Amino acid sequence: MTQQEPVTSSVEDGIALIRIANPPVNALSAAVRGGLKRAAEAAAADPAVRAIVLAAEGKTFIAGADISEFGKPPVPPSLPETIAALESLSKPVVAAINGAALGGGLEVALGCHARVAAPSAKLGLPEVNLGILPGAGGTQRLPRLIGAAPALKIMAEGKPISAKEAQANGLVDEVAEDVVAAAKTLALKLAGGALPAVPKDRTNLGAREAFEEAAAAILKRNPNNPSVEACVDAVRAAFDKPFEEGLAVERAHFTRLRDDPRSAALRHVFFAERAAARIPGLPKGTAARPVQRAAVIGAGTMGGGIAMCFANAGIPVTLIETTEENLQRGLERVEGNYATSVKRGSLAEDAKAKRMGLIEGKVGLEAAAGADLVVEAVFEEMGLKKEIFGKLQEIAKPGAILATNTSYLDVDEIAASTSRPADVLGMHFFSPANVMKLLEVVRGKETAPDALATAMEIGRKLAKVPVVSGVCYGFIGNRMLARRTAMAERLLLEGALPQDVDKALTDFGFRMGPFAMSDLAGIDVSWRIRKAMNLKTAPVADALAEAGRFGQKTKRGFYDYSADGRTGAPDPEVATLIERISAERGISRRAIPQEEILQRLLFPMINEGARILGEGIAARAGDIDTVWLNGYGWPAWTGGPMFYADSVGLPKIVARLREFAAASGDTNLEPAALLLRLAHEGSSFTALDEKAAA
Ligand code: T1G
Repeated sequence: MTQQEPVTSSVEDGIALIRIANPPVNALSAAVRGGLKRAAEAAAADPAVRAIVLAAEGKTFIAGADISEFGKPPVPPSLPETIAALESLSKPVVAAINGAALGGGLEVALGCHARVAAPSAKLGLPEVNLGILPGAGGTQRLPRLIGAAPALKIMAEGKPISAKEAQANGLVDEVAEDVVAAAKTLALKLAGGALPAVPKDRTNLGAREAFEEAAAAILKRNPNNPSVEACVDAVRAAFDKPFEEGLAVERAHFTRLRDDPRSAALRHVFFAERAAARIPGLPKGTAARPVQRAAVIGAGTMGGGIAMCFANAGIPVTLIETTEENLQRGLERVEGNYATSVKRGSLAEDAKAKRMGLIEGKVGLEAAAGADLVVEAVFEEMGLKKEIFGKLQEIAKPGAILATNTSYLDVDEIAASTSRPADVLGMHFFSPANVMKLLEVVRGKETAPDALATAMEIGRKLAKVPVVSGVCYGFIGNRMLARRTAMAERLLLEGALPQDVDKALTDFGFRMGPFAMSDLAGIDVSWRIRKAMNLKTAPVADALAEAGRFGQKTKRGFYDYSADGRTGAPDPEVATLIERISAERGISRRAIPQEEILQRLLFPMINEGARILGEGIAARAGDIDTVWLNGYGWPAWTGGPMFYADSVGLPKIVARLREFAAASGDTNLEPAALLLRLAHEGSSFTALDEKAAA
């Protein structure tokens, strides 16, 4: 197969039409940059050319720099050079923005003399999501085109704006269905006149006070974010320095941030999330089954949240309960959640009505008959689940997917309770289901390939990040979490207090530590489960629950919430209770350094992750990272547990785990076989994934 030229050019009626075709998203690879620069030079030299239109093939205009080229030796021409070549032409260049113009893609458009965008186009500078800042003039040109404060908002938030918004703020000159035709007309109109390039002076920056005010608010909302800080500094340079010097400020920040390990981690996150969509062993071209209607069994907090996910995506859903009373309570909770969104201004009243209109409440399993996908979300009780799936085999349409939202239970055992195990899989949502992005799709041993493909596709339609997991107790996320939970309790008995354990994790970047989280979720929930299973694994949590300290809802748990009901203060009573339990068990308490706390919380999880990978429960280390980043608040700039493990160094983790195992006698803490092998070979989880992908 011969590689098609990614940039082609043709001249007609005095216009050079330069087209970029670099699927899938027209990223600005070295070949594209080279092609663009040559096409610009050719158009400049051709006397038949009066004006130039820059257009792109496919759904996207340009998705920005080619992220896979980061960290490799740079190949000329650089993007700033390429853009300078376009901007300095004495003939007008008009960008025909057919789809997303992101990052370097928008910066290319800013180097043109005018911009026409399709109504569906999105324009943005998402670089902060990759731990960098716009590096090809975006921080200098955008403020000079639309004003410093609005430009800062776009780059600091990293969220694209619509064509309509872009027209309103002056980023695009025109919105048109046929962007190429409109761009041609505009280009010819501009030919011969003075070219309307982005002004290089301060004319359009707006008031400095307005910028400083916006900057202060943005910095406050994004504490300790080096990318956002760099955006502010670079845009400020537009006020203080001439254009070229502003570019130099931007460049310096860009190279520094690009080479920072945090940016490498965020690039890993970008590719890992996308790789998770590829399912090993799924026959090529496996088509998803059509899903026109869904049903959710169980209108509790979880079931209601899942029903909201379908309604939010425009998919009609039947919410099923056993009694009218339970159903009404469930529907009221859903309505209440939407009402809160309306009150906060994030949902319009008519949108709320539309979504509620998509949710139909019914009593009795028979109501699942019309659904193409049934999600069971009842209590975590195997007997009950089997009974429901046994009935569903008769009720559900032939070919309907039968999904269980179980967090722990054996999906194969559930599947075996039906005559159609090929239709059965797990769809494990995370609480609150309408908010959390993670969806673990659990593949049973009998699950049909097209059933799996359907769950993954629906997951994406619900705006989730779906990750495939094999069957095991707790799947990927909760199985690893259990290691952390057990260790957190042990740390309390050995000398730490809840605030010490939580601080180790919040300093690392988690929003919340395990004890603050328990207080929020309710200590009684897991206490009841432990009691039912006769488990004695969490003596401190059990003692708190027995004392009626259930967490925030009783104003007391691991912390004291008596101040305002939500802010937890360390409680001396809890310290006394923990010390008493340590003493009863003959454990002499000691001060545990924060670094040790962190390692003892994270390394056993990584070890469990290695087991999960070794057993084939997860297909890639990157899938495990994706689970933790989207379902458990793992800080993105460390890349997720397995990427973080590579950055710590696997031999160090092996050595520490051996020490933890020896000190505690807990064989679970012995390093996993895969971890040992990779450490021994001097390899890494990243290298393992790369080898598997090749
Ligand atoms: N570079 C390389 N590959 C990219 C890419 C990029 N910029 N964008 C997407 N891909 C790959 C992606 O990995 C996937 O590959 C396939 O394209 C489809 O993507 C100097 C430095 C454009 C909205 O951050 O937001 O410019 O998995 O599944 O849902 O200042 O892709 O199929 O092998 O996401 O239709 C800034 C990133 C770069 C935009 C399309 N730009 N891309 O979404 O498809 S930094 C971005 C997106 C920069 C300059 C700086 C989305 C999309 P595979 P997809 P999609």
